[in-house]
Amino acid sequence: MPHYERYDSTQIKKSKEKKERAKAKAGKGNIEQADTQFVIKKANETTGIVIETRYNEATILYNGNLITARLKKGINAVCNQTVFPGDIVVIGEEKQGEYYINNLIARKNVLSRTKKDSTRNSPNAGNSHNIAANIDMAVIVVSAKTPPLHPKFIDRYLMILQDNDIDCAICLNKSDLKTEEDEKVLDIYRKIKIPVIETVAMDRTGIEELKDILRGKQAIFVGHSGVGKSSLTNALMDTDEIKTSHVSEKSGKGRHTTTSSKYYIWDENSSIIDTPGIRSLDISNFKPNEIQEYFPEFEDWGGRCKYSNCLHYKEPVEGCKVKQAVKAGIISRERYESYDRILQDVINEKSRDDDEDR
Ligand SMILES: Nc1nc2c(ncn2[C@@H]2O[C@H](COP(=O)(O)OP(=O)(O)O)[C@@H](O)[C@H]2O)c(=O)[nH]1
Ligand SMILES: [Mg+2]
Ligand SMILES: [Zn+2]
Repeated sequence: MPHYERYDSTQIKKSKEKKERAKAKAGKGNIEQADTQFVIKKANETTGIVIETRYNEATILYNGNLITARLKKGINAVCNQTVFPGDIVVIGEEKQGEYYINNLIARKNVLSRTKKDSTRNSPNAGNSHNIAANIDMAVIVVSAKTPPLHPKFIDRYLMILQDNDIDCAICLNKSDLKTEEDEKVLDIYRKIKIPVIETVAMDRTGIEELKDILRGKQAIFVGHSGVGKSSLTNALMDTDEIKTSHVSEKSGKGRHTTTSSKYYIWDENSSIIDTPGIRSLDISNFKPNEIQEYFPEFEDWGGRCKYSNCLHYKEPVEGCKVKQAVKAGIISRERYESYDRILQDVINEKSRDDDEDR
């Protein structure tokens, strides 16, 4: 049995510093920058849940109705850079048919994407980094064949999600097109104890299983455009109303029809946030030596490298037990390659930041 079977990936050991960082980020959001009077309060009967946001207003589920609300007067901020689907907000008294968002309830967590990855269609491209708030579980949706399965992309997501203390699962959609190669990739994650579900959105294969792990949670679908996130949302909702995208035969990638994230309630206390294609996620917060904390299968080996601060990166293989374990086939090469690429990106990002500081 491979040694990493013993690890439970949901139990990532995180540095205290990192935990505090995630907490600070979740609690604050952009609210404090927007207005110091926009104080974080406790949930009560005047609260609603943010379904969808636009430049200057948001759709809120409030006392069982969908209402449109703006940020309270005096807050000089863009609505969809201030509140996000899944946020709980305090709604003020209705005035001449208008509703205002007066406050925001402290967030459990917030998921953000990288600065460079601004959605083309979004009016605040390049500015807003947050996607959704208060997420209990994120499902990384990948697909077989169109577009093909990429472990590197999954690993990046796992890192971000685990850093935000968000439980994750992987859903291989279009499993009707699954290859042996795909099966091998999925096995990597089954071994590190990430729940893996296989679905065919169109004929509802695997949908009940998906429902079982999502029930009672506020969940989010993340993943590339064209993998079937909206089709799966339709399957959960038992409708076909949500627009799905047409996958271009040339690129194998979907054309964006979902341009902003949207919150759907598919059962009692069970909701799903459908998101547009997210190409990459913000990893600029990570320090190079923290990356390995998200690769629990390295742990047994990493401690025995020649140098105690070994990054298992440019260090020669003779002194690096992790590299040796990869060579011996004990640690998955795909996972190591992901690690190597993520580390490279973090190091490059850091040196760019240093340049800007000067
Ligand atoms: N073969 C196959 N195609 C699917 C499946 N699910 C979705 N698709 C197709 O994949 C394309 C993209 O789906 P969509 O839900 O819009 O993806 P999204 O961009 O992730 O929301 C559409 O043409 C769907 O009809 C599936 O399970 N099997
Ligand atoms: Mg979509
Ligand atoms: Zn090493």
